[in-house]
Amino acid sequence: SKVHAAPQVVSQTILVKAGETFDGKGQTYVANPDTLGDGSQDEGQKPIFRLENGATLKNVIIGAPGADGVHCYGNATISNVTWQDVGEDALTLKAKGTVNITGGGAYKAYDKVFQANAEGTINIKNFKANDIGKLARQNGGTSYQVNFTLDNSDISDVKDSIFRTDSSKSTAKITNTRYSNVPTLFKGFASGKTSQS
Ligand code: DGU
Ligand code: CA
Ligand code: CA
Ligand code: CA
Repeated sequence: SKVHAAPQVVSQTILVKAGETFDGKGQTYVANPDTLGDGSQDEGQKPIFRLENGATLKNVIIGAPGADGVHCYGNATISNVTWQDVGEDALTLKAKGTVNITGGGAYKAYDKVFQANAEGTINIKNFKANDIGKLARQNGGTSYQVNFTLDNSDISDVKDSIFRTDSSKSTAKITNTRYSNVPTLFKGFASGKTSQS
């Protein structure tokens, strides 16, 4: 079965078209470092997957190098996707939309896991993360509104924070989540814009 197949080396970004679903069936995908990026902290790397509005990515393992992970242009559903060794970052919201991430996990992120470079919502549920800088970060210096939620997840060994923004409009809500070695839950949010229960 594909579950035990050798990693698929991706040399050209895989496009998931608007409204379509890419089911990796448990297969591992890695970047070709010569064409997409080496998974270092260098900016300008290319994603392994590019999702158009309304696309779904599911049952995928992203191995090393992870390059710039997954780029979402609008709404996206990310189900059971595991980043074994996050590259420059794991997933970026590139155009206004809601990204629902359910299941899976992210490991070994030197800096950010999820990056919001556009207004919208990032919902993270039933997720695991270990050895990361930040779970999610709104692009530094931006003032649009991003709403982050985290539910029923396990987060450990974080260097910076779970959610970070520079925008006074942005919100973050954490529910039913377990932490270990997490110094700060929220950084940069205006008062009254965060909650935890
Ligand atoms: O301001 O835009 O780190 O999408 C600098 C850059 C930087 C982004 C971001 C990303 O914030 O490149 O990976
Ligand atoms: Ca970056
Ligand atoms: Ca890494
Ligand atoms: Ca990036």
